[in-house]
Amino acid sequence: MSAADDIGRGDIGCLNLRWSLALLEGMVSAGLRHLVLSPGARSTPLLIAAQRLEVAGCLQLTPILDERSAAFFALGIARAQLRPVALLATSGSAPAHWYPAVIEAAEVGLPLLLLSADRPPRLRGWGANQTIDQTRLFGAFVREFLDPGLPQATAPALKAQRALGRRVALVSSGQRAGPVHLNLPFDEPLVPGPACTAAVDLEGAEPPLRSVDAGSIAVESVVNVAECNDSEGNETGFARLKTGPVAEWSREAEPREVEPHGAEPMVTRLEVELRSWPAGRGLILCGPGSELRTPVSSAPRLSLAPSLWRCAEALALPVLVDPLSGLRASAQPAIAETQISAYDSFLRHPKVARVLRPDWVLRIGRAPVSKLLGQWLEGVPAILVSETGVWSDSSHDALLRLELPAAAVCDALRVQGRVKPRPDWLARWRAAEQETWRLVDASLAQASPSSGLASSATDTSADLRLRPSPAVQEARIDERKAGLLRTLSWSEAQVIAALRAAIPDGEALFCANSMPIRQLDTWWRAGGAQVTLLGNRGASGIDGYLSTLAGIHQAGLACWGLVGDLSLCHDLSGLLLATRLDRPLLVLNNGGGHIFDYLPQRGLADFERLWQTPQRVELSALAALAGLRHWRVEDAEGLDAALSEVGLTPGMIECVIDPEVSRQAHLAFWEWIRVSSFPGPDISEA
Ligand SMILES: Cc1ncc(C[n+]2csc(CCOP(=O)(O)OP(=O)(O)O)c2C)c(N)n1
Repeated sequence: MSAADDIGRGDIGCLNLRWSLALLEGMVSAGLRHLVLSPGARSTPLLIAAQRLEVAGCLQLTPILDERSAAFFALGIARAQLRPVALLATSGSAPAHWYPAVIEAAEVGLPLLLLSADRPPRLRGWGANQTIDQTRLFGAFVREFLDPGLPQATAPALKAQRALGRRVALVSSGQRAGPVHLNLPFDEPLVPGPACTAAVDLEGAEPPLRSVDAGSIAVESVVNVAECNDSEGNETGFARLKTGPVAEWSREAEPREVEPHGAEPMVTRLEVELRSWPAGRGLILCGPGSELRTPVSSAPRLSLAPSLWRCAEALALPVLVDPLSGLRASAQPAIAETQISAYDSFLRHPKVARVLRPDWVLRIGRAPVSKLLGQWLEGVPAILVSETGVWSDSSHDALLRLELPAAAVCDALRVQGRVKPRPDWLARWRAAEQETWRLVDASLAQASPSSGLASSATDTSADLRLRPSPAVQEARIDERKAGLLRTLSWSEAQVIAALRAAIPDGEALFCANSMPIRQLDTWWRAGGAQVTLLGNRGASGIDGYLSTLAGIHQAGLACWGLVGDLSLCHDLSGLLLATRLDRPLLVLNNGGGHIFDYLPQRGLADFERLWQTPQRVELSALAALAGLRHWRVEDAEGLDAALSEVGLTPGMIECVIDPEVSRQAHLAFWEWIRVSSFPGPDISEA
């Protein structure tokens, strides 16, 4: 029976289902594999269709009550897998709760398909129940908004609906990846009648549409829906998916190495463009999102790393790697020569900051977490590279903008010969990098409780091997050092060092905004651990933390957590998803929002009540609510013990941090950097 027959029989419910199946089949044929739904009546046709596709092995469904949490959960899956994830909600205020996650997805370019069910257009504006104007609800935060109207029974209309599904999945994961909103009105009845024969029709699907653009994450995520079934026509994949990680089921889970840019014409074109490259000493800055791939991302997006490191090595260029650049991990010695991660510390040294100032900067990815770095680079001519068209130039210093894959630019720069290698320039950066990490290591070792020096700062100058410049008073250094040792005995530095040691290679850490991401920037040294560092840095919100973490886990990536106490409390409905976590969550509990302690607001009237807003919540009670074991630790030894007890299982480790001690530790560390002599090659003489 056809859709026209549905009308003939008056079975609008059946037509609704056919319409919904066509849409979702189109999406599945273009790479959709996961739909996150929140309960409601108006979305029933789409939900029944999704349910049928789940039975056919093509789609996995996750119900999440709170739409805000559902959207961050979907964002987490999309972030880890780099493939479209759909959200489904009923009419009224429900889809509005997606908003913060939609903003984040729009800012960082992650593929969310927003399916809001709606009442028929004739009811809009007439006071009908649960009926609001949902058109263009997300304004400029979606790549496309489409409203195909009420289901229609004609074959061309159903074909168009299937095409619409493919289109939005491809647009959401294309070169300008991001959220796409479909508003989908349905008339009642919403449930099909008993005679309805509408069924999943994968065989009847059009041949897979391939959509190719310069940097699309969808280029090869387009699959034939026939892949949903194995050769015997049995269900595959998603039945197993419920218990196993992505790598077990996804044919595309293995990140494929794509040879960097055999695209000769592009390199040739770039050679011409690059003739206007500025002269002098340069550096490469890799901000958040420079390398988007994760161990479970399915799309074979071109990898930046091989081209980047080859270029940096050949041209002796320092590469500053933001914690969220995807480029802090690497154990290869050749990479270590050019990889710089301690800039937020050593650029606080006035002379180092002066000597290392470049003549140009090649900016890849988004603005760095380090505010200091951003300010230091102000006025330096910049070459912006973004294949997705993002402008990352808040200081307005762009000289040249290349809307091209960064890997292609690196390849072209390397072969073009305009940038002359200056080993002395790179050596200066390496010296600053190494000296900073030497100071960090020495201070952490000296401050560890087992050294017996945490409470006594006397007689340690030999061990610390401080080399004061002649201009600096010895007494002043000792005073700073004493303060540092006292304060560094337990603060975020120890937590991050312990985490770095505990997380196995191949796993991930999702870090919350506010101070945790800044602490990570300061204390997580590049190289070594092969850990994927992730964060929601698009809008730098403290919202949706637990929900996103649960989504990353759902995507099959073993992911640890690091979060402040307010961020945790902000996503209380995310606690309902915490049973899905499979790795420890570390909470930096400093009793409120202590980022403000570093800002001019500190000390304003009623500062604690109105800015810091401590919640006075027992985290052990939250852990119990979430079904997580709980440890409360107050020193490095306690943390080590908790980490070894929790191992690779879920649990909440509450790290109690005294905010004032932490602030003093950081101020003392920065001051210590400021007064150290940094005696590396050329720095002392320059
Ligand atoms: C959704 C959202 N609301 C408010 C803010 C403003 N904000 C930034 S940091 C912060 C405090 C976060 O506190 P916590 O997570 O405990 O981390 P801490 O600053 O103590 O390290 C707030 C409220 C924000 N970034 N995002």
